[in-house]
Amino acid sequence: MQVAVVAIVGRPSSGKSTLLNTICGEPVSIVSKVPQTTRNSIRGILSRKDAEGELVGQIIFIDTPGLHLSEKKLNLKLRETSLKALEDADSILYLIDATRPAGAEEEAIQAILAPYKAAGKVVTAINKIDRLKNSEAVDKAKMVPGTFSGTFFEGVTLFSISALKNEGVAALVDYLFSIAPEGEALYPDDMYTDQNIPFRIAEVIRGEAVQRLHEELPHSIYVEVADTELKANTLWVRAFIMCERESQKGMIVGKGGLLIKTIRIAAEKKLNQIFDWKVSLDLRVKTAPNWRQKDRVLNKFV
Ligand SMILES: Nc1nc2c(ncn2[C@@H]2O[C@H](COP(=O)(O)OP(=O)(O)OP(=O)(O)O)[C@@H](O)[C@H]2O)c(=O)[nH]1
Ligand SMILES: [Mg+2]
Repeated sequence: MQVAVVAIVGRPSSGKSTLLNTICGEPVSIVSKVPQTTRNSIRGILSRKDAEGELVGQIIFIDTPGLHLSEKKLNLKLRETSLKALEDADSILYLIDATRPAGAEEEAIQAILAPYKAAGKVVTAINKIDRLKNSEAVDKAKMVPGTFSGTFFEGVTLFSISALKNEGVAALVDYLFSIAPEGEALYPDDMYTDQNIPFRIAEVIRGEAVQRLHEELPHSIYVEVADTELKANTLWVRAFIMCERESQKGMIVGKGGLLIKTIRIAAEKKLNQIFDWKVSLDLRVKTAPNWRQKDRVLNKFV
């Protein structure tokens, strides 16, 4: 059967996590309009069966942190994670945001991808075509300033998609299967992600928090699941939203505890959809001063 590991790379907010979720049909990776939401290599597994229900192919998609030009310690760590995913992949799906001019960040990514392109491993998709004004998606996307200025796209297979509206995605996935090498399935056919339960819970909480926080706060938090306990059909979870400064705590808790309550209820709702158990969260805010500078935290949680 056809089996491949496909790394999804691109600038922050190009829609990598959205695409992973659309392909897998499950909320595997958290999505937000805040750039640099994804902080880990997140695996989503797509198993393909024939009419008889026999497994005939499997693609393991790796969602990666958006490649961003910054020398900050957290960014360097995120970049390291993305570059490692490239090395381990059979194919690389390079996602371009059709709604934004290209610029230096896109050029830097194309430089990173050049050797993989030379090895025939890069497949490119222009995303967010639903935001373009007419359906001439590829031609329109060619007008995205700077995107096609260099020689990078000569000989590169190009797709246009909307990850959000699930347009063009099936053809892209068919193509990725068609170039996948022969191999044995790496995961059982009913498994769509390999994330462990505490990590998944922490990510869902972070996703709900990031959506409701502003400016630097989404980047200033991480979530730590301290304890889980399954009692009857309820999974009790004690988790902390960790922020950098005492002054941030109040902003996350909100007036009269309203914001943290909203985050908790939204996270519980999502978790109840993901898991078979009812999830009950005890969610608090703590400080971990300057955690973004600390290797111990970055290695454990990012
Ligand atoms: N209109 C439109 N919006 C999209 C599409 N795909 C993603 N988005 C939006 O773009 C924003 C970023 O999406 P993500 O999937 O989180 O992007 P990402 O590339 O994973 O971002 P990072 O993890 O930060 O690198 C979200 O607001 C998505 O809803 C699309 O096809 N069309
Ligand atoms: Mg992401």
